[in-house]
Parts: sequence; C-alpha cells; structure tokens
Amino acid sequence: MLKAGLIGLPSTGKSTLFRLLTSSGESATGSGRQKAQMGVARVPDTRLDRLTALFEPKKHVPATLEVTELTGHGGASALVDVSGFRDAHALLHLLRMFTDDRVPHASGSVDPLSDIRAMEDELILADLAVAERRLERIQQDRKKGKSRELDEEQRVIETCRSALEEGQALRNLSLEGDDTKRLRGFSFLSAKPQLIVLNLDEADVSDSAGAVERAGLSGALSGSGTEAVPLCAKIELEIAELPPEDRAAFLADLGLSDSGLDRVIRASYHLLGYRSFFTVGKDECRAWSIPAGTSAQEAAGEIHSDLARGFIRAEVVPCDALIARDGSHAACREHGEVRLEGKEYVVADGDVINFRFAT
Ligand SMILES: Nc1nc2c(ncn2[C@@H]2O[C@H](COP(=O)(O)OP(=O)(O)O)[C@@H](O)[C@H]2O)c(=O)[nH]1
Ligand SMILES: [Mg+2]
Repeated sequence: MLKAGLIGLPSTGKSTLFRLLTSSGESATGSGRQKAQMGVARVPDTRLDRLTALFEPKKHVPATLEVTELTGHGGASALVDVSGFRDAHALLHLLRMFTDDRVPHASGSVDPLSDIRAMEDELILADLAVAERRLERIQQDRKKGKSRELDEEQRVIETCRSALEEGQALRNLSLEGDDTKRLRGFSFLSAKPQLIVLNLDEADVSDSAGAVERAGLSGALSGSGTEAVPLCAKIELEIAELPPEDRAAFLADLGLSDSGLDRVIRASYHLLGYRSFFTVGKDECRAWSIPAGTSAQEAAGEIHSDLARGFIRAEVVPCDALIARDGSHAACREHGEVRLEGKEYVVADGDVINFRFAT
C-alpha cells in the first residue's frame, strides 16, 4: 500500500487534513515511544465509480493511501523512529498560508518561505544523526571483516553526510542506480519525495497561483522530488459536510474543478509515479496501485502471489473502452479492444485486467 507521512510545523493544519483524508477509512493509534496516528484514505477515482455502476458488484474497493501523523512532540528526529514515517513513500508537508488570529502561529506570523526552510533543516538534522550512527556502525563492522559492499555503503553515506552538512536535502542528490538502492534501506527523511500542501487562506482559493507567487514560493517549490498542491482546509471541511450531490456545485461557485483532497491524493500518485489498474466482476470492482513500469506478472503478484507464480496471460482492456461498451467484454472483444499480454507487458494506467493463471 502507498504510504505517506504528514509533516509540518505546529498549527499548520495536519490533524485537520488527516481527519479529512481518513474520514471514510479506519484509523489506529500507533504504539511505541512516539505517539502517532495512522489512517487509511480512499483514493477517489471516477473510472472505478463508472465501472462499479456498470458491474453492480457486491464490493467496491478503491485504492488506498495510508497516512501517518505524529501526535506527540519531538520534531523531525522523532519521525525517524516512527515506522509510518520510516516506511513512507512520500512526505506530505503542510505549509501554513492562512491567517487566523485565533490560531497561534509557530513562527509568529505567516512566513511560508522561512517555514519550508525550518522544516527542511529539521529533516536534514535528523538525517545527519542517522548517517553518523550508520557510519559508526560501519567502522565497527569493518574491524570484524571487510567487504566490498560495506565499502560501497560507507562511500554512499559519506556522500550523503557531506550534502547534509551543507544543508542540502538528499532528494536533490543525483545518485546512480545501485547507490539509490543502497540508500533505500536507511529511510532518510530528506530523501523522500515531498508534496508541499499549501493551506491557503479562504480568500486565496480561487487564485492559488497568485498566492504562491505573492509568498515568493515559486523557486522553493520547483526543486526535484517536490510538488505542490494548494487547498484550504477550512473549505475542505465545509465540503465534507455537504451531501455528495451538492459538492460539485459548491466547488464550481468557488471556481474550482475538484476538491483539494482529491488533488492531494492525485498529486501524491503523480509524484511517486503511481498508476492504477482495475479488476472487475460481479463480486468485486477494485482499483490496485502500482509504480509506473510494473510488469503484468508483478501486477498479478499485487493481488496474490499464486497469480504471479502461475501466470499465463493477462487479458487487458483499457477502462475507457470497457466503459464505452457498457462493461461488455464480449463487445470489446468484437472490436479488437481486448488484448492478450505476456508477463513482461508494462501495465498502463487504467487497464482493466483479467489474469489467466494455472494453479
Ligand atoms: N482559518 C483556518 N483555520 C484552520 C485551517 N486549517 C486548520 N485550521 C485551524 O488551525 C488549528 C490547528 O489545526 P490542526 O489541524 O490541529 O494543526 P496541526 O497542529 O498541524 O495538526 C485548528 O484550530 C484548525 O481548525 C484553515 O485553512 N483556515
Ligand atoms: Mg496535529
């Protein structure tokens, strides 16, 4: 499952966003030294909604995003110890751009540029501690016996340490293939792709680009591994309280085409290069998330390891074609829209797949 950690200074709207994202899913309080809450957000997908309307299955299962928020204190160094952050594929960084006299501001006043820097520095310091701990361990291990891999690891971590000491986030480091893999095990926070969620003032929602520019943020948001999504948590709360059929009109009144929550989830997908494929039937219509470049056999393994092991063929039809033919595979077949693909086939976003396998 796709995992995201919510970070940001106090009173930026993390808990509000957490509640909004996970209102329809389960949530749990993590155990351990640091207090964290974890919840599951459903990934909105109109394609799955349409397929569900056509197949009328017993179960409708959207793709999900697991979200973690640290509820205790302790700053970024605490994040390193919380599994939900350690394993996170991405960080959602809440940035306060709204003014509200009743909500005290961590930095005194609204200053998103300096807040980004403050959070970044915390991530960098936490990573520096991890890097130093690891280098000490490597020194000890090398006394016991040398290995090429240990040397390589030391070299990569020393590169990281230098970057961190210069105040650079590791997501800006361009590493070669094997080094990227070596780094993966360390769960460096500043190496994770980051989605900056701009929590705008209500007055700015219809002109979010203008708000970003006025705050002098354009440069800070253009770094590698970084994307930005504007929303207003206060308005999102109002939307969440509306009956679903009234939401589109409410958004249109504000000059918006979709809700901020939908945009946050979509942007997380985009940032990570994630895709969705679907399985359909009378029992269940379901969306599955996979990284871009996933093969048909790996995709089968997402559903069950037996499907990957006994993989024969993937019967693939793009969901748009299937929807256009009212969910009839037979009609799609007649028009040559159903393809039989082998295990190396790279699954495309929106594929509806039926896996043929031998048990
Ligand atoms: N005016 C305004 N208040 C907000 C907005 N988002 C959150 N808040 C309020 O700010 C306070 C802190 O929010 P919270 O989500 O607990 O922030 P956290 O400390 O980052 O978890 C709460 O009282 C929220 O209701 C917003 O977009 N506009
Ligand atoms: Mg909170």
